[in-house]
Amino acid sequence: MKLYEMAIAPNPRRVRMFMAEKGLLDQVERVELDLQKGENLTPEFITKNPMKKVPVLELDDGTCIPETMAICRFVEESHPETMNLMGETPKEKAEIEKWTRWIEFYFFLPTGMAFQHLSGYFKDRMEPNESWGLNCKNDVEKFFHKLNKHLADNEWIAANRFTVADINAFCTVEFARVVDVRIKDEQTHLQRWFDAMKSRPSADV
Ligand SMILES: N[C@@H](CCC(=O)N[C@@H](CS)C(=O)NCC(=O)O)C(=O)O
Repeated sequence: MKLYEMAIAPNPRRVRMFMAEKGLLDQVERVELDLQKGENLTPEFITKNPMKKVPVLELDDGTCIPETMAICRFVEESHPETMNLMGETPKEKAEIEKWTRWIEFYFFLPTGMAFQHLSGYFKDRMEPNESWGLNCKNDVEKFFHKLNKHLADNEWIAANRFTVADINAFCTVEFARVVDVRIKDEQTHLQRWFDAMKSRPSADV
């Protein structure tokens, strides 16, 4: 299997962390693309993912799976012998998916938008809008606050145990540094959870 990625990009990081937690990361050959140079915009890559984004997991039979959560789902279902990260029961699955969607829509996406609109990283392919970027950055700050409140009463984000929701939130908190949003001194619950996440070996892959 091949994983098309850019090592410093946050979505591929979510996949690497997920696979590392399952002990499967050494089963993939990693193919590095330079997104800023547009290596994801070539006709060859577009056949793998018409949305022109990484990560893409290419299976040995040539099947290409784009989308972080689709890849995680494929890996989870293909390896039921590994640690479950997406839920065992209908209730657990629903709770983890709820958090995953909240994190993607209200946390990851605004972080990505703030980054793109404030840094001009992709200004060759989009028109950055600073005021939209600042709006998104404000949403990111609000989500830090929400997470801190949630983690005051919960050790982990969902299902009372470590799951993919923690991976998604952790990668987003780390990504938010690029728009200068960091855990504040008073966000002690978020900091406690972040330290626990940071100490996992998968945080370094
Ligand atoms: N919804 C997609 C988003 C993927 C995505 O936005 N990837 C970024 C890197 S983190 C990318 O490839 N950007 C290249 C571009 O926008 O040109 C997923 O979850 O995998």
